[in-house]
Amino acid sequence: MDINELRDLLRHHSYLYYVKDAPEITDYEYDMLMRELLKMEAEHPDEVPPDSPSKRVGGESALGFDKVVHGVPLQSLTDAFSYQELLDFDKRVKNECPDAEYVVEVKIDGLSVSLEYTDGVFTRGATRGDGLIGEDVTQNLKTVGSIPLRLKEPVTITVRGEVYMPRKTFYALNEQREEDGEAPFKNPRNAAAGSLRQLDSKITAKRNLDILVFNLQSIKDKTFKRHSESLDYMDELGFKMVPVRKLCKTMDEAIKEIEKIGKGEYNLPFDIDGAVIKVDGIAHREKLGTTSKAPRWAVAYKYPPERKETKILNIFVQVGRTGVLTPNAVMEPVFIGGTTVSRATLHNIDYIRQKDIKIGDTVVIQKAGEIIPEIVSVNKEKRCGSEEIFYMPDHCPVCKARVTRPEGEVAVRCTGNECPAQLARNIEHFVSRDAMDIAGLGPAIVNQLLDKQLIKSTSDLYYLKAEEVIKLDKMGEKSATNLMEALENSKKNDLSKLIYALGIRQVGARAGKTLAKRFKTLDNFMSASFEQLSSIDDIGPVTAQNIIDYFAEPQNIENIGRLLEAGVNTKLTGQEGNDLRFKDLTFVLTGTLESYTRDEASAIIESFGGKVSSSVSKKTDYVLYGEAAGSKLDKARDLEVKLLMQEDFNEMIK
Ligand code: 0OX
Repeated sequence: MDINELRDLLRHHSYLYYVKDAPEITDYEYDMLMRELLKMEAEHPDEVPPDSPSKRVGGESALGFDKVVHGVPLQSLTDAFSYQELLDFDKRVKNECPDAEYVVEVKIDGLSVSLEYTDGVFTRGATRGDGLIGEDVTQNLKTVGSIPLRLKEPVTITVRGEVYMPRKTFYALNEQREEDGEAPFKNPRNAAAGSLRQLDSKITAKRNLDILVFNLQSIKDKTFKRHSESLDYMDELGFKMVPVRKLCKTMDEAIKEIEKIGKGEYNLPFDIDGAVIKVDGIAHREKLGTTSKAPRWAVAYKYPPERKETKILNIFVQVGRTGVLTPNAVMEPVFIGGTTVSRATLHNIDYIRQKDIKIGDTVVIQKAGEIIPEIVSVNKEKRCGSEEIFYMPDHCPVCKARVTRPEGEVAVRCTGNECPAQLARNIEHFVSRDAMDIAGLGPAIVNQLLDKQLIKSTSDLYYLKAEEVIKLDKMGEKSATNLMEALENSKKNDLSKLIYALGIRQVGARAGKTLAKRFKTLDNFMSASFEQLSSIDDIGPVTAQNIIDYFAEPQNIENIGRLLEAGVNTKLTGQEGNDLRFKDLTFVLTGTLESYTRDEASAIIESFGGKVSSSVSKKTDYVLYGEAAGSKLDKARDLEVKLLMQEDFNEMIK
């Protein structure tokens, strides 16, 4: 069959599958045909037409990574949720191979990768992808210290392992992210995935990922009789091997091992999502064979999510960034899913009522792969009558202002204008990079400044004294000097940043720029009429009204007055400068950039005289893309628009 016939065949089966809902071949057969096509196309990559069925493959592929067709597929596992299912599996195995033995391994909750070595040298590493095609993440994997770059023997071998983030590293990373005002990762797995799929391997390097190897995919000039032997051999070659791998003669023995793992007796420093039971003999494996997706010689046992009972000691209310009040439970500390927890979110009052949760109740909590546990149910048998019904407060617990519950919403909001909780959020916004860009004011410092009443508004930041700052916790002399300097420098910011920093509802960084260009001075902007504002492109009537309302508030005017007094610049500085190297060039941005937000990148382009457009056309000069770029990138490729990665862009703006 030639390549075009193969494409037609794949199109035909794809049509039957997706359109007609009546496939005539199995998924596996389809995958095999696709693999064949990808192999053929890899020989002449320039001749692949844009409508080749292969263009659909790897829709999940992150941008910037080449595709890798796995020589031996990275198979998945069939799950078992009870010991009975394990016994059934055992029966099927023993039917064909009465003398089979098992290896029980922990199932590491990370990301599967393949590592290829030629003559003992690490040549390529790829993610699992869909098992047949993954992504080339060699550069990133090279930053994982436990992956040997050279083996102890010059063998040509491909192994499979799991890249993961140790629990301790995960907690430290999240702490840092919160400190820096970034969203924390939900669990170590997500953190590992996010770290491995970075386009900039310097970021991966900082994340301290680790690997554990558990399978021999292929090897040249060598064979093994047993999986366990191959594991020992990989160990000798220098790989970091899966730490729990026990040879068990019977399923009974295997189940005992599974129980031991489940009880946490190995004190593993990483999360697991089950145990894997594998037939050890290679000849047995061959006899048992493989279904379309998973081998018949292995099964993954999934532990039920761990549940524990604990007592709700109290319920307190937290005021979030938007003034929403969220009830949280304080519980007697319990050890669950590898960590000790004493808090659970109760979401809102409706949730509390639905589950009939009272203060003093004994509750069953469950932790399923996330940091914060969930309350499954109340153990009502343990009620003694002294439990208390919880009511949402009618005043904000922080500023005592009245709270409202807008009709049709479950959320209850604080209405206070000077609520310290909301003030904290305002300050965070004011100092953020796109706004006044004042480094060194993470939440820990901001909270101290608020607690000590050193600041009551954003303008107060400019009246801080070095002697006060230096006394704060976690603040050394050097950081205090840096902070004072950052504050001073921020006074020179362009008007556009100041407008954004004010935090007017719906006035984002882009609108800040538009408004600064249109009005040139803060004075002009403040006295603009609704008509003037709403006649500007990009400024709708709602935003225009928000601006009017903002300046109608005496408190805001007072704050602005103090900003002016402190010497904050209120004019369009034309910081955009005279370097017009991007004059007449149109850029389109897509995906998440590593070092800049989109607004920052746009500002840079515009400052060099370039234009930023939202859609790709033949007139586009460059598409600057980041991670998880979408259809704009495909379109740019079709139109042969020049593509820029972050690094290329950095070079251009040097
Ligand atoms: C793990 C893990 C994953 C090899 C053949 C089928 C599945 N996450 O720790 N997969 C496998 O086995 C593969 N073993 C493991 N230990």
